Amino acid sequence: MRRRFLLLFLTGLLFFATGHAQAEQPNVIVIMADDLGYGDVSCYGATELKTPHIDRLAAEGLRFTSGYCSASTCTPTRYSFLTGTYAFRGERTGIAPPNAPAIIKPGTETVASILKRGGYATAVIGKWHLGLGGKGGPDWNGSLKPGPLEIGFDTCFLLPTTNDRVPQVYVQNHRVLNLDPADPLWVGEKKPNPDHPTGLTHRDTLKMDWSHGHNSTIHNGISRIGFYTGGHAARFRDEDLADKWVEKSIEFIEQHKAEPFFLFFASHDIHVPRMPHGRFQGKTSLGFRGDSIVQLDWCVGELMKTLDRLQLAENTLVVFCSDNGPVLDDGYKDGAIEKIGKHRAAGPYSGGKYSVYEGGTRTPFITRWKGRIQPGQSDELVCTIDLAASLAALTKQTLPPESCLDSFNVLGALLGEDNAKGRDHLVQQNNGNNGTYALRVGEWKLQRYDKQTARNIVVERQLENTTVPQFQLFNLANDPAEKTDVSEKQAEITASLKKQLAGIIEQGRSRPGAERGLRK
Ligand code: NG6
Ligand code: CA
Repeated sequence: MRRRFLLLFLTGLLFFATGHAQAEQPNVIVIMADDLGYGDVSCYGATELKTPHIDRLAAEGLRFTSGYCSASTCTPTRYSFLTGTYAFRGERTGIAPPNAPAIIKPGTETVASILKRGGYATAVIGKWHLGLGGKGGPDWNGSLKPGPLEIGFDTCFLLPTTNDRVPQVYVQNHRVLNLDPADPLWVGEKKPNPDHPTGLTHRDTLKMDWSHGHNSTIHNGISRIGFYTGGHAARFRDEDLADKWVEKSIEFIEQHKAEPFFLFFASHDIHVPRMPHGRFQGKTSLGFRGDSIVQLDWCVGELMKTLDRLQLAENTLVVFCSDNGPVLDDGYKDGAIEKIGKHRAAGPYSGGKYSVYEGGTRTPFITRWKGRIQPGQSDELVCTIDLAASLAALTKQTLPPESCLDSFNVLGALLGEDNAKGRDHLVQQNNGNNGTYALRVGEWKLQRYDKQTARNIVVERQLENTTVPQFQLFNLANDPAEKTDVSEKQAEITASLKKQLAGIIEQGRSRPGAERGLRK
């Protein structure tokens, strides 16, 4: 007791001596959904299913109408979220194959390293899809290094790639969990032997058929991208992933309830193969895609319940977001297109996953910090890429100039403070570094296609490539669905946005305070 008084007294003294408030250290949980569109949850307008837990989060927090991820595919968004740098600046930042080496180099500043330095216990639980291991790729039977632990996470419990890619095993810290050395795990791009059963040779045995790609090694009745053998004791069932993420997250929260913690909860819902737990199957009229949304909502509810039970809700900033917009048929015949009915996965927007139309990157985005964030709606422009600089600001840390090159401190906007502004512009991209960009500045949106092709403009159809002009301009205020290209009519605005976008790409950074020329 006396020690506590002394501590309080000393803290008070420090406060007066420096004239500064202490750094705030709320726990931080970032819940990132996978392939969840703007219109996929009921608090963003969905009527064909209900997401009561996500809705509650929104009701108790801030619901953003201009909340974005930075890319319309998984790997680049996750790369930018963690590093605070646009993925088009990096190497190998496109959708990662099963044997991809670690994409983020050890020593890179990340959301996790920033918070770790700020005294947080840090964990990532769920889908990784940012590569593991050195140049040669993951050593599946050995030490999976580097990975999350080399860029600021104290601990990790992962699905190494994405579940439509091999292998179906968990990675705990540097190892495949439950791997029997007598049954080594092999992962490769070619059929390991002529008799190896695949989605092509054993199609009639599958419990869910594929529609394109996804016809290599079969596990749990589902054929995947890539081949693998062995590691049988380590393999999981698709149906159990969500339960496992929740179990491991509750464990982590309980262990660290007395100190500040950062949890990156990287859900695999609602990515393909959509195979929710039996208790969620058939819960919606939308097929397994809808049922997976309900499963995701359940996960959010379990995390909230845990915060309530441990009385942490008033001391925890929760951010809910998605890694890219929606897709219906992403390679499996799970009925998503046939059962869509009135549901509009991208809400009022065009495009979805793989696209730089708004549907590709504008997603549900909610912040909740009970007692601190005034519940409501915010139209400020914020992006997952801004969490690095914003959380650095929250924990009163200065970012080294050569790090987090495109992350803006929008902390005030994330917390809904009076008159606080979000970004004034945002670059969107689709995948890797292939010359497809968009730039939003206020109500204006420029699209740029160096290869002049665009994929999947209407999410309700199967993916297709369309030829498009190199530049298009849209006015989001009166044309949110980006239907009418006004680039010729608004030639001056088009020219100015083209110049601004080229400048951001060329300068190699856009964060105020990041010095130029330091990256090689
Ligand atoms: C594509 C896959 C798609 C999905 C995507 C990555 C095919 C035909 N398509 O190449 O199914 O896995 O990659 O999705 O194989 S993401 O959300 O992880 O970026
Ligand atoms: Ca995704």
